[in-house]
Amino acid sequence: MAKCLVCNSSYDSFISFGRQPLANGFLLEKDFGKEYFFDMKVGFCSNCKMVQLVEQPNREQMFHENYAFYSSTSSYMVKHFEKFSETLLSRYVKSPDSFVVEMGSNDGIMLQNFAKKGIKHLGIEPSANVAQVARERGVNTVVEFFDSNLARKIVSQDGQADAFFASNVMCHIPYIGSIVEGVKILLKPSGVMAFEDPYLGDIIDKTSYDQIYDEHVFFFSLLSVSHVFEKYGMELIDIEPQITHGGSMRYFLANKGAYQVSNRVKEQINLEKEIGLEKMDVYQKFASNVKKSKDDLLEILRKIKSEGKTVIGYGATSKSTTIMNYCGITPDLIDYISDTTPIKQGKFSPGMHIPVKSYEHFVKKKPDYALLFAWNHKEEIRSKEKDYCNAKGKWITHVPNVHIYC
Ligand code: DWN
Ligand code: ZN
Repeated sequence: MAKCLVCNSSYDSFISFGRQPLANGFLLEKDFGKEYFFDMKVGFCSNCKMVQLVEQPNREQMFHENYAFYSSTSSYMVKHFEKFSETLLSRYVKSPDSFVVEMGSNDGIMLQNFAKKGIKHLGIEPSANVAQVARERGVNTVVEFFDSNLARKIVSQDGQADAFFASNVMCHIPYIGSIVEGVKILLKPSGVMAFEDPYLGDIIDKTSYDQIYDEHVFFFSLLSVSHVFEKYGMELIDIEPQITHGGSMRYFLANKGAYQVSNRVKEQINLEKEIGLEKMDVYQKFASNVKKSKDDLLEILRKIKSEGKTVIGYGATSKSTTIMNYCGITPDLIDYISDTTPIKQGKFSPGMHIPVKSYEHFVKKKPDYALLFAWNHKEEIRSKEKDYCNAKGKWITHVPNVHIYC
């Protein structure tokens, strides 16, 4: 039995993905023998309702000066964060003298919107290479991991903040309690925290098991998020479901009593109870759906290969690492993965060692089938890949079930 990272209760795992490498550990051939693997299992704590990884690699192994994911690789996400900044500016960051802080600010995709308006801001980003891109965009960034000590330091230098946000970051940090402690120190009494992450309800509903990889230690629901923040005198004041990353939830939190709580919070919690997110059964069913998804995907890939067709992967996502290593997708099933990120190109995928090639390679070769690893960007990719479809190229996806489409 494992111990819950939030409440220290004992809990059981409900699914195992076997030996997994670092999801963003794209590597050169000379480093094949030095790869790090861990046993990836997920469990559910019935006490605080948190779904979590049983084991996670150290943060420095995952986030460093060669971090492979740059947030601005999706033009849709650039627009998404522009809109998110407008939401915050219209609701909680109204004064021109406001101060906002973002944890895990990556290449500045969100904070650039505040920087452009001359609003005092600070990005906290542990991966130096992506932080450098943010600085080049005029975003003030420190290369650090956020914690309560850093919160105190920021307050002594810049004062307390009006808003603290984190997108696709909270679910990465196992010591979540001490993050909330830091947020309490950093925020003004009327300050608001806003964060968004892939939503557990969507992961279960779409069998999108590829959201599970080393970096994602938590899979949040309102039930579990409320529990974490309650302990620190904070409460959920509002939520907004998002379509990004295959279905995410945006959470707004504040000191208890500082704001009116939206009806949406209660309604969504009731819905979570209805679909059974507070009981083990739903996770056991998810585990059997995941196994079926794996079998179906392998069947399709083997059939296509037996017909002598070409198959490639589209988007060397973190998520693809879980799919390939869990399903055992070796280079005889997928020729290469196309990705627009220069730092990934010319390297090999973690664990299965499938070559990552440039997007231009995909355009030139036009494979018969492309397995859409970046399925969360499906609409953006569909509109930019009309030529591929016109040339009779087909897509394979595993979400919400394994199927082929054009
Ligand atoms: O939480 C996380 C999310 C926000 O981002 C991190 N832990 C890591 C990362 O996860 P991911 O790698 O699964 O994210 P994406 O956004 O699904 O990655 C898309 C990948 O596909 C990038 O490498 C860029 C590439 N891409 C492409 O080649 N062509 C993306 C698009 C939109 C394209 O058209
Ligand atoms: Zn717990």
